Amino acid sequence: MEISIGKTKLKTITGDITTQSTDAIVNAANSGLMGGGGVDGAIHRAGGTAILEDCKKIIAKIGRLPTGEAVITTAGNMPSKHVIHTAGPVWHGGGQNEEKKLKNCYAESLKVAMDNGLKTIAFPSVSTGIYGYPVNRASDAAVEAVIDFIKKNPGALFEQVIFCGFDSNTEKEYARALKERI
Ligand code: AR6
Repeated sequence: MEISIGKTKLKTITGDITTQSTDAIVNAANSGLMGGGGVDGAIHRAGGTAILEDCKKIIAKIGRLPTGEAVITTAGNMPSKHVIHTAGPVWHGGGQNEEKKLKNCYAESLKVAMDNGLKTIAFPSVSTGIYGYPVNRASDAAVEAVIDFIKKNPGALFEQVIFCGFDSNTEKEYARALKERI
């Protein structure tokens, strides 16, 4: 489904984020930025070694990427231009500020995109795989954080923000979360 918030289209899709031709795709990474499983593994495989080279330079500079923050690298061989890496929270039942940390992942990723003049960006469902965050709650947090950021940053000029589920249930939850906020 697709809705508009001002000049920005918010769209839900089901598919492999590594095939998206956006200015940036977001990676559900970890604080070490050295790759891993899930979407992180898929992005490093599809993009090639140039991504890891950029990640190593970033880690040499900042030590580690704190949960909820985001950094940008090349997308290597993928059709997108950049990868924005964010480290999502591990789900511990909801009592450890997981929602705030997850929303920060979206806000910080969009801030990096805005600071780099990017107009189209695709997000995977950060934290809902290996990190165990429930898909319905994560979809609410994702949609809320993105809408909030767009409303607070009219200078961002985003044309399209894509919520990319890897399975149809995740897309269904994104669509529900969006409909509840129209
Ligand atoms: N395209 C889109 N979504 C995908 C893809 C893909 N190619 N592959 C998986 N997903 P996860 P996390 C979905 O586990 O929970 C890594 O080892 C997946 O179905 O990738 O944030 C990192 O290095 C799920 O909906 O990330 C970290 O250590 C979503 O992406 C840790 O896992 C996120 O699942 C991060 O765990």
